Order: sequence, then C-alpha cells, then structure tokens
Amino acid sequence: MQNVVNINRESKDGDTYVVTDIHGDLDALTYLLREVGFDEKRDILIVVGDMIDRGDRSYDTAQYCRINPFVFPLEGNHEGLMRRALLRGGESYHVWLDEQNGGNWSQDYHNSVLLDVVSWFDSLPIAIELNIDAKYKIALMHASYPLDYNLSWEQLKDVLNKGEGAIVRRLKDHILWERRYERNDDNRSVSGLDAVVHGHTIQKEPRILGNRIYADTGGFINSDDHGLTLLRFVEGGTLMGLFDYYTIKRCPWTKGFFDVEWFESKKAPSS
Ligand SMILES: [Mn+2]
Repeated sequence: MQNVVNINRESKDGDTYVVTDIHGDLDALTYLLREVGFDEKRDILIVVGDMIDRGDRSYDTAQYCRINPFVFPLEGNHEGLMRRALLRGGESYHVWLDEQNGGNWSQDYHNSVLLDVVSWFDSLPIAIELNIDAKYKIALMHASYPLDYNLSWEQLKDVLNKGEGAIVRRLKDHILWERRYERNDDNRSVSGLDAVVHGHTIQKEPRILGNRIYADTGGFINSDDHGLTLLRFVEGGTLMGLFDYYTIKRCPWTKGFFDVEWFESKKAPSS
C-alpha cells in the first residue's frame, strides 16, 4: 500500500462523505448515516483516522471500516498507538491503556484478534487525494499538513510515496500527531489543493484555517457542545463552498442521541 492513495469520483455516481475520529462510537456514525440517507451502493465514506479508542465499540468500528467496500479509511495516531502497544509492549502498552488514550476496550479481546486488527492497520494509507469531477482536488490526513516543510501537495505526495527513511518517518509523525498549526491559528493555505481535511484536534464546530478544515468535533465527549460530524461534498456547501455537514450529539445524562443538526447550503445555516 502506498502512503498516499487516490480516489477519483464523479459526483453523478454518488455522494462523498467524510468523518473523522469516530473513536469507537459506531452507533453515532450509523445513526448519522441513516439520517442523511447514505446509500451503501453509490456513496462512499472516507474515514480520516482514529477509528478506535475511548469508545466501547472500537473493535466493531475497525471491522466496519475494514469490511465495507464503501469505506476508505486512513491511519490516525490511535491506530499507531495500538500498533506500538501490541508489538512493543512495555511502556507503550500502558500509555495506550491509560484513561487519556482509551485503549482499555481491548481487554475484552484475545490477543490474536487484536494483532489481526493491527496487521490491517499496517495496510492503511496516511493520506488520500480525492478528485471530484476532475475539478476539485481535496487531500485528507489525520492531524496536520506539514506546513513548515514548505512542500506543495505534489511535492509532499512524491516524498511520501517515493521517499524513504528518516524524512518519511518525520513527515508521517507530523501528519498523524501535530496540533501546533491549529493551536497557533496558522492560516496558511496548502498550494495545489482546494482543501485539506483533518481531524485530531477537537473543535466545537468545524474550523477553517487557510484552505484547511478541522472536522473533529469531539464525538466521544458527551456534552451539548460536542458531537460527531459528518461532511458531505457539495459544490457551494456551507464549509468553504465544498461541504455541508451534520453533527450528532449525545445527551450528557442519558447518553442517548439528540437530533442531528443540519448545516446545509440549501437551508442557509445560522452561523
Ligand atoms: Mn488523533
């Protein structure tokens, strides 16, 4: 598997959805997909990493992403944490299991089952280039575009797919973990792309910096101002004219779902 894979879509063939940081909340995801009318035969779902940890259904979420041909998953830092925990053990194992990282769901599974999940993680790309109607070019990667390396998208893709050794490891680490650009309100744009979609750093609502979209709205947090967000590519959409989005929240007390909040271009959202 290459580090960067291409997806070429014609919008007439079906919708393209994006979700990030599911963190084991498969129920929230399937509820959302049902609400928006996701069509498993025509539509696709890109998952921008962190399928697992914190949520009870981490294993099921990974299997859902692995088995369904309409899902295109990427690696996130939590997939890496799990891999290190199981293959290296020792301190990495405790780091993964601690409360903050939330790997303790794994206690219910046999080691061979977990190792099988990890072997699948090894096959995941770390970035996707999504081309729609040969008109829009959007990259997706978990935490951050490595802005400080001053690479255009074509250059970054080249290094990730053809380079090797320390530089690829450093870039990969950056792509899966870095929060600095968002924390510093860095609004540089990436050249060669219409947009880059990230997860990883939690926002109250999808945040735009330059041509980068941070779409992790903290699905695993049970509160009024966090939820799981699904993006749908729509020409003229509410987010940068490229996506509409839908957020589902859980009630902090009952843990049941509130209604899905719709942010659609047609409906003129109250921003
Ligand atoms: Mn993450």
